[in-house]
Amino acid sequence: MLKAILFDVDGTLAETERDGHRIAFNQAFTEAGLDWSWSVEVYGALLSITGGKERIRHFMDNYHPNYPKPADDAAWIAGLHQAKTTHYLRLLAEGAIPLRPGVRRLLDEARAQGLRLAIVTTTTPENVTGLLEATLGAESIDWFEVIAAGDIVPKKKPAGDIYVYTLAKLQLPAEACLAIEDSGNGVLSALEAGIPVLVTDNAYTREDNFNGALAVLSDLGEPGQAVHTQFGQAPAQGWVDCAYLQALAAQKPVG
Ligand code: XBP
Ligand code: MG
Repeated sequence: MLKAILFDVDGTLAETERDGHRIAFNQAFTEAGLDWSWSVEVYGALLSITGGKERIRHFMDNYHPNYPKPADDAAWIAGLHQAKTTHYLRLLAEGAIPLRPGVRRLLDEARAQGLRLAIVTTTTPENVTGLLEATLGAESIDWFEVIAAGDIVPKKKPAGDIYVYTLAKLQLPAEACLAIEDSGNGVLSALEAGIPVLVTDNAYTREDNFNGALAVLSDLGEPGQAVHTQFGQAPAQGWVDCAYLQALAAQKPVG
């Protein structure tokens, strides 16, 4: 019996990466006097590294190995990342990032049916609340019993730590939950915690390995805007609702 829906944020609640995080990283680089600029393509490759600070470090090490690293490189990266967060929050507040199809509808339905809700993400807590405020209003922050985000666990996705943390907070077994993710790293993370996963993919994640996911859909859909089913059970009426999630969660994992 499904008791809780666990939502990933970036790429799942909203297409935050290309026109949000990427732009904010580039603005922080320019502000810091760096001539780094992440194109849409380069950023796609960098997305295999989860977490903004980890992504910056990976870029320095692999794309600019001769860049003279400051003595305290962790603090320097953290400062650069904080500047990026400021730019990202401004983009959110300006309304640059809408929710993906079906997200608001499914949240409303889940709340009406008494399903519990949580957020499970790699991004920072302020980025989560910034997105919720900008798209659903400040009151929506309280819809989520747990907001598990960023550095709250030492190992980010694809490690399962953030999902294990969320299960402990919710005091629910993995089988009572369903995760909604957009990326291969997100699927690995949820599965490591034993949680069944539904994928709604996007242009950046379409080629990811989603082995073990119960179904892979184009998005959550809306009445009159049917989803495309890449893998698994298709939603009977064309869009994802709580009855579909209950049916999915009752299936045995595959792959
Ligand atoms: C996706 C990520 C995030 C963002 C950047 O997280 O990897 O790191 O790209 O966010 P998820 P920060 O899909 O789990 O939400 O710069 O705040 O780390
Ligand atoms: Mg994601």
